[in-house]
Amino acid sequence: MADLTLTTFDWVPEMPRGYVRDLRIRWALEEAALPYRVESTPFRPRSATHFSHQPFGQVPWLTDGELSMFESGAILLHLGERSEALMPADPRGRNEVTEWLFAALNSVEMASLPWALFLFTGDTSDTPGKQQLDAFLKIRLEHMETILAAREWLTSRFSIADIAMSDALRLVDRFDGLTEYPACRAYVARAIARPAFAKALADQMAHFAAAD
Ligand SMILES: N[C@@H](CCC(=O)N[C@@H](CS)C(=O)NCC(=O)O)C(=O)O
Repeated sequence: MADLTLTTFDWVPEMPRGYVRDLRIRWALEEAALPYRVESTPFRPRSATHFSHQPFGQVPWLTDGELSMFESGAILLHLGERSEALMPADPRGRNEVTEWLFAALNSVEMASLPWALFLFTGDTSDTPGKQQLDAFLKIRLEHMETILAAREWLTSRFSIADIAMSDALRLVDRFDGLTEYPACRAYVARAIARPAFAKALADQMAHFAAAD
């Protein structure tokens, strides 16, 4: 039996399907060809056991033998340490991947997620608050556009940093936020063309559909 167990919700509404963060972990596991099982935790109600694994009552979490971990970035790093398909073992390569993983989560997604959550509400008003969200994201995308115009992946080869970054940008693309950023769009297209992404996405969609 696999010693890696990924836990996600048993069901979520239509809107977030395909974007729930267990996808990042499935994707990494598929890239590395690591055997794993997927378990479900109820979307509602959230149990004490759930909070014991994920203190915010969110998903995903991963157990590796006796070890249980939450936060998709921390899980990606853990898997990166288990497989060179996800992160090089040499200190310089590992450092670059770690930098870009944090950049994806803490510089790009920090701007993209509030922007996307606002659009999720369906509010189309052009308020100062919305303008601020637009401007914050624009600055990040402009820098990413220059960076991605010059390289295939964030570091010398595909890594966990690309999983996090392309997934953050994929959500922006869902709301047509990359139309003025062709290099960012091409990067997302390259990432999601990978067979491991296709498998992860199909598995997540099937997982939630099975609970409908
Ligand atoms: N920073 C966390 C965020 C996890 C997160 O936002 N999970 C969402 C699903 S993608 C969730 O559980 N949402 C339900 C909730 O917040 O109650 C991570 O990257 O793992």
